[in-house]
Amino acid sequence: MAIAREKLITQLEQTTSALVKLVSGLEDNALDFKPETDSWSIREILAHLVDDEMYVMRLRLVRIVREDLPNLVPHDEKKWYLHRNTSRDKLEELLEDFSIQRRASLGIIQMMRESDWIREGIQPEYGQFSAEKWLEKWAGHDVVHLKQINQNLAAFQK
Ligand code: NI
Repeated sequence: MAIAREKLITQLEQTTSALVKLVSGLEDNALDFKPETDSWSIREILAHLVDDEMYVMRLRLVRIVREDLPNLVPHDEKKWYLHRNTSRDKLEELLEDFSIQRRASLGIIQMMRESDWIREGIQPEYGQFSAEKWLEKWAGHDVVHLKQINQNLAAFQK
């Protein structure tokens, strides 16, 4: 179990540099390109990663560690999208913010004890799950969006 966890943590550590490598130097037309009218642009994906890191991913982990079986509220992405704060939407700001937020998350993750990893929370969509399971979802979420950025770039370059 611990080896799998180490692997997931390493994965989380590598996401910032993977993002930098993928999007550095992109012009606005590439950043704002949408493969489909209802899909997210790369800029929006980056903003989603920053906001999720602060308000969903780390927040849920912290609540699982600090509260007894917390009720975790589902995250409404449509609502987030409609009301999202676009005040730090420049590429450098998004990358810097992600880097800072990810480091803050890793700071907490690296301090977790065995007794913390088995603590649980409840979320209506996923049911009851442990901090360890949440780490798995977190790393998987990074993978999904890195892939999505790659797909956007490929569609833009066509
Ligand atoms: Ni997402």
